[in-house]
Amino acid sequence: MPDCIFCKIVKGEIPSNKLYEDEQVLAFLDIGPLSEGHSLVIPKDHFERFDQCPPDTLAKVIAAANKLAKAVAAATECDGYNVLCNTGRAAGQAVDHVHFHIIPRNQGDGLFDGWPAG
Ligand code: DGP
Repeated sequence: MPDCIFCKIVKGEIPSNKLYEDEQVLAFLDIGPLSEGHSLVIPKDHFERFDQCPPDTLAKVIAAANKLAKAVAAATECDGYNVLCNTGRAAGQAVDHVHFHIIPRNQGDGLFDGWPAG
């Protein structure tokens, strides 16, 4: 998708701090981190929304997110983390290429005060 920021990152047209890459999945640091280690995991192929991404592709993305979450949690020594997939403008999706946030959390950080609990 020519105008998609994340497709440009996949193609190397925009620089990113890559954390993980395989044939179908890419993970990199978020440009506007909510906390140290805030990362994004995406399919390399372009799908706008979570519900448009085929289950076999999603399975690969989630498997990578699973590994990456452990590594990010270990590297940042966080107390916990959120794995989030915003879908649709109403839910906060700004980039229309499906992605999972891994957001390291620490007790009392107040990042999402009110929702979810913490
Ligand atoms: P969302 O609101 O769920 O669509 O989150 C999009 C995220 O993408 C947001 O946290 C910032 C991040 N982001 C946007 N543009 C870039 C970019 O060019 N590079 C990187 N690394 N992250 C980006």
